[in-house]
Amino acid sequence: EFQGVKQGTGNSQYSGRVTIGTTQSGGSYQMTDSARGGHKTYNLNRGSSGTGTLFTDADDVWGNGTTSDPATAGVDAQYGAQLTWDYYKNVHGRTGIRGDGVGAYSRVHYGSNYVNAFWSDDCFCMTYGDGSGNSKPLTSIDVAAHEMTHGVTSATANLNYAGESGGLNEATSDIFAAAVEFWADNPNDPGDYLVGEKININGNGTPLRYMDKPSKDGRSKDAWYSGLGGIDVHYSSGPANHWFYLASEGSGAKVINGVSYDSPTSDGLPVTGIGRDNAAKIWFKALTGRMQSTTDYAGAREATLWAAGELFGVGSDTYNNVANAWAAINVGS
Ligand code: ASN
Ligand code: ZN
Repeated sequence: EFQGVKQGTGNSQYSGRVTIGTTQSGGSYQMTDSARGGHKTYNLNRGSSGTGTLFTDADDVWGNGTTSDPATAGVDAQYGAQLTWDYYKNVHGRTGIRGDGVGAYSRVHYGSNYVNAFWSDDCFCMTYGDGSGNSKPLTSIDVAAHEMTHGVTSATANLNYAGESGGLNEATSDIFAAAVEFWADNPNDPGDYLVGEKININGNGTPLRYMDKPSKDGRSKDAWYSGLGGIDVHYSSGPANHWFYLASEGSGAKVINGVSYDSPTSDGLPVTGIGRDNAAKIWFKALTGRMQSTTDYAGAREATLWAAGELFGVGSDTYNNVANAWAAINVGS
């Protein structure tokens, strides 16, 4: 009998043929990623509690790339968690959601016609619905990275999930969702500043959120205003998502990986981008080194300027461009 760390082949729904971490146990394989803290993916098979059953497979080739095989959603979930783990480890030096090397787990096929995905601190796990009607399983790379990042935020700044801090919590998940997707550079799902563009959640092909101009979704805000803390956290995230786009890419029209963006500024002044890798490093350092549960937009500005000063020097071009991106969403001046 053999036992050990394996690399299975997965036929995913959104990312083509991928390699996923598996474990051999006797004559079969488990969807347990021993190289990443033992992260597992379970099949809830439409249940809504417990863990259902761990995905297992006889030949370590998983899924068929469509919803006709229940293992396909498992492949996407396991792959998304793996990419997010690798991103935090390789880019930010953080091993695991809590930074302690311990894996979480994912559950797919939650409930019936469930059009959402969520992170829970209680189970230290992510859960994905299959969608309903024209919407698809919520297992794309960006959704996985968004949900897993809720775990990172809980373990670090622990931004309260209401008011302005709630918007910053949501934005942190969208920011690292985009960062992971760009970093993964999967040809089937190249990086973009859209959230949920693969899952057809609106039924008309549009994404859930737009970071270059959040108001394109009809509800999110592009800039801070005094009532921002009173709206749903998935809309008060808009200005911070917009900050991340502007800080990364700068204002104006741009095409990246075939997607057109146009990012206006609230003060009408142009912003010069510092590159998304630098913007992500600054946000991560601010999140883990300065933000707290009650941090608001003004506090997030201060936290990122502190981080930019530490990483690039106070008064450096990068520091000044970070400040300009905040001014462009009506925070500070
Ligand atoms: N998918 C949503 C999110 O991660 C679920 C929720 O609203 N808690 O924000
Ligand atoms: Zn969220």
